[in-house]
Amino acid sequence: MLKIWGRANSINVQKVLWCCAELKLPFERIDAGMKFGVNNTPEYKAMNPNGLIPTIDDDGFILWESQPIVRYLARKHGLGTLCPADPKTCADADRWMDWYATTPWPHLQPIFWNLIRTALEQRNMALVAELTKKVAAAMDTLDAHLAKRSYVTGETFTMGDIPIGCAVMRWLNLPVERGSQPNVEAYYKRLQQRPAYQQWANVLPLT
Ligand SMILES: N[C@@H](CCC(=O)N[C@@H](CS)C(=O)NCC(=O)O)C(=O)O
Repeated sequence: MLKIWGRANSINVQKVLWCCAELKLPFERIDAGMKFGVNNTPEYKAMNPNGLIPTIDDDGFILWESQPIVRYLARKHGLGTLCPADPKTCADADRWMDWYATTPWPHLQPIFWNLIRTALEQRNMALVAELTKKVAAAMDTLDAHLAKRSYVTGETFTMGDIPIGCAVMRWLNLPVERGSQPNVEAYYKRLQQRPAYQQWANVLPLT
């Protein structure tokens, strides 16, 4: 059975768990990271030299990096659904996965870290305010894109929605000045209709 190492409150692990649930793929999850440790052991680092989560073992095939893992599982088990069969739609899904990784997430990650994982007196609120503007600008771009479609590549849910869906959940539930992104909010509500998202990615409160 597919093995996944990683604590369930990590965004990068959530992408993989949500993807597996969409594909109705059985898996065994082993807690790793932060209070669970494991990720810094020599055994784990032999699989993933970065000492980060997630890592998967699919019948002896070891893979780390959450987005390649999502792409691999989607292509293997969801070609024509989660992984679009049409090369152009697939490139579009890939594009939005990379957009998540390069545009909102580098700014959203430190906001999340400050507000959720850092003691009140140690938070850098000036940084949070500055980065919130950058994430809001990215979310405005996404909002304009979603004005004309239900999901990032069109009317069908694909792997392209997985990282963005995880980021949108954090963005809309963090106590920050977001501005107005009604299409992003409608998208979040649409994702909440998916049992797999509710079970693995829309996990509140944020921890
Ligand atoms: N680019 C990597 C990043 C992995 C990463 O930064 N994982 C974090 C959790 S989200 C981690 O392992 N942190 C150390 C820990 O949890 O102990 C991916 O997408 O898989």
